[in-house]
Amino acid sequence: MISEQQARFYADNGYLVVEKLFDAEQVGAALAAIDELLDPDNADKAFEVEPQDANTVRRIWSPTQKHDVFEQLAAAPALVDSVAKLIGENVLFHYSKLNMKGPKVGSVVEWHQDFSYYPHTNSDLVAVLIFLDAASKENGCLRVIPGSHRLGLQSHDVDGFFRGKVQNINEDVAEHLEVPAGGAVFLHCLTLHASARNESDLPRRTFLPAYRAADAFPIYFGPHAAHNEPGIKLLRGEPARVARVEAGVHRLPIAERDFGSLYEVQEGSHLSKPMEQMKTAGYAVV
Ligand SMILES: O=C(O)CCC(=O)C(=O)O
Repeated sequence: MISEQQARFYADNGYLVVEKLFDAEQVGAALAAIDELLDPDNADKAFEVEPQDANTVRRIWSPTQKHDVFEQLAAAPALVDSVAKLIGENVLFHYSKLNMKGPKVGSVVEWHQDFSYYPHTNSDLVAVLIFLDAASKENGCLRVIPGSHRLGLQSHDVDGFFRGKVQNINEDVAEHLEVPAGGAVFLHCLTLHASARNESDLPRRTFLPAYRAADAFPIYFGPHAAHNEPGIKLLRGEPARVARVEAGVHRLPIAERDFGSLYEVQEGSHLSKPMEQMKTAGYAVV
């Protein structure tokens, strides 16, 4: 479990690196589970490939719903204890994904705040990036702007429509978070973050379960919130009988056309992709 000092660091900076969360055996089991999910005989093809290389998967959707190993990791007491320390005792599992960041291709993730994709009544939402390979500058480790969770929700629009990215970031103040395999980054939903293309020969596979306080409710059922909600699960504490509301005005993620993923809306590739084609390709179009 994370210490008081670590919890204070998170409160001040909007992120926390934990160098050892899972051991080599747990990481090995997660990597073996990924191989099973990617097996060509596996009927569930709900993943997304790199635009430049159709043989390289960049995103596997909802791994907790597809493999026991990920369901168990997301509910592991060491992880949920730490999450509870950051967002309170009533912890809802929110959604999960695997970002695969393959060697020499792994897509850029542009600067953004997760909250822009799924605004809620309050901001006690945390995503945990669990690194299954060591993350370095070369393979596109996470970058964050410390303290940016205090800035409020920034515009993620381009030309009046949601494009899931913030422009004109001062990257001089960004931190690179290099983390060993089995380590994790706890990320506040308003912290500005990004990652570069993977320039190395090594993958940077990352499991991302995300959690929220039980009294945080989505305020807009656009593609992401609507996609997440069916999988939510109370892992700790009591279901909410009230919605806790932080005062403020939030931009809603209203895109020019529906999109399947963060990558697509940031790249703008959804703008030329008819919905039917996306559905046929197995994208989570809702
Ligand atoms: O995988 C990364 O480097 C960042 C992921 C991220 O920000 C996301 O998927 O929302």
